[in-house]
Amino acid sequence: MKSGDGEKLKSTDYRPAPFSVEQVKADFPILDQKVNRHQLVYLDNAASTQKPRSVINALLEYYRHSNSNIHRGMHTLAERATQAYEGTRSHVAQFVGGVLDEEVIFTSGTTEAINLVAATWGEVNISEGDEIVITEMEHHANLVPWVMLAKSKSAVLKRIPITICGHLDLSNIDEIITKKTKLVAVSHMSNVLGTINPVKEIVARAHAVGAVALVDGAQAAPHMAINVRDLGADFYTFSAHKMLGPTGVGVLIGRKEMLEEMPPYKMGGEMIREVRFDRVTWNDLPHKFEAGTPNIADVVAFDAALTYLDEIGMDKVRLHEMQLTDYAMKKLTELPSIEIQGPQEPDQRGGAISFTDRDVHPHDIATFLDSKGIAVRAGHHCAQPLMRVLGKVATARASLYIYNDESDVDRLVEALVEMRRYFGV
Ligand code: 7TS
Repeated sequence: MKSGDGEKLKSTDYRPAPFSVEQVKADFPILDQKVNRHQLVYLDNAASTQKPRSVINALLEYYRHSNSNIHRGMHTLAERATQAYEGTRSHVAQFVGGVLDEEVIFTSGTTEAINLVAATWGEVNISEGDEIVITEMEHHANLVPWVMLAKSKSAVLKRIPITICGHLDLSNIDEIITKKTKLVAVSHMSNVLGTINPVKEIVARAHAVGAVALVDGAQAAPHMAINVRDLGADFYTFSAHKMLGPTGVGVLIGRKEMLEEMPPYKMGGEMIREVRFDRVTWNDLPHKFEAGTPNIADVVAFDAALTYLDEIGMDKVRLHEMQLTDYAMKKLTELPSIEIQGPQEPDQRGGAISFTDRDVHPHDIATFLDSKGIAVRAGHHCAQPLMRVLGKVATARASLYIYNDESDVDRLVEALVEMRRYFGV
C-alpha cells in the first residue's frame, strides 16, 4: 500500500474491477435484503458505510470473550481488552502511512477530533487579529468550530474559494494564507463535490508562513491510501464508520510535539498522572486526550475494518471507485435533466456524486429512489455555505464504495428515468 497511488492512476476504459466486487458484496450481510420490495442498492456511503461480517463478529467476540475496562485492570480480561484496544491504535498508525502510536488519539468521530483541536490548540494559540483559513467546501464539522473560535477570540476567518468546476481556486492563495495566518483547515476530499484537494501543496503553503495545518480526512481515509507524514499535515482526522468500522469511533492524528504542548480536552480518569486537591499533572500521550472509559468495543472492532481494507489494498479501492465513478458520471450525463456538481475528471475526485434534476426536488428524488430500494442522501450535506456558493438549496447525492458495481449505477440511472415519468416531467 503506497501513499498516493490512487491519485496517480488514470481512469481507463476498464473493467474488470481490480477485485471481485461480488465477493466483497457477499461479505456484507445487510446488503442481502429487499427494501420496499426491491433488492437494496446502498449509495449513501459518504454518510456512513456498511459493515462486513468480520467487523460485526469482532464486536460480538469482544463482548463474548474480552469485555473489560482497559489500562487499569490486573486480570486477564482487562489485559486482553487493553491489548486489543492498543492493537487498533498501532494498526491506525500504520494505516495512515506510519506515525507513532502515541500520535493516534481515539475520539468519537471526526467532529469530536476537530472540536478537540479547536478547544485545546485553538484556545491557546489563536488571539485577536490572527487569521484562520478554511475553504468554501468544508463540512460543518470543519467549519463551525472555527467560526466560533474566531468569534470568541476576535480572530478573522478567511476562505479559499472554489472554481466553477468545483476545484479550490488557489490563484490568490498568497493573499489568503499570509503571515497573519495561524491555522489552515481544509478537507482532503469534499463530501458534496467529491473533489480531492491538493492538500500537500496547501499544507506546504501554510507551513511556509508558520501556520499549522489541519486536514479533515473523513472522506479521504476510507477511499485512498493516506500518508499523513508525506502530506505534512499537523493534524489529520477521520471517522471509523465511514470506512467499514463501527459508529462512535474517530481518529485524531497529531504531531507528538504539538500534542504534548496542548492542554487536555476532557478532564477525569485516565488522563492524569497525579492528582492532588490543589494540583493535577497530565498523563503521557495518547492517554492525556482519552479521559474516562473510551468506546473500547468499537475501537477493537475497527481493527477488523482496517484489516478488511488492507486485504483489498487501498490502491485497489481507489482504482475501483475511480472507474465506477467514471462510469456513473458518464451514465448520469446521458440524462439531459440531470446536473452534476464537482469535477468531471475521475482522477481528481472521489465517488460522492451530488446532482440535481431540472424538474424534481432533491428530497423527492431521494424519496422516489427509496421506493425503488435505492438509498441516497438529499439535503445540504452539512455544508450550507457551499450550497449557497453553488446556488442550490439542496442536492441529491449518490456515493460509492467497494461493494458497489455497475449494476448499482444502472439501477440508479433507470430509477431516475422512471422518476421523471412518475412525476410527469
Ligand atoms: N468532515 C467531512 C468531510 C464529512 O463528510 C463528515 C461527515 C464529517 C467531517 C463529520 O464526520 P462525523 O463522523 O463526525 O459525523 N459527512 C457526512 C455526510 O456527508 N453525510 O452524512 C455525514
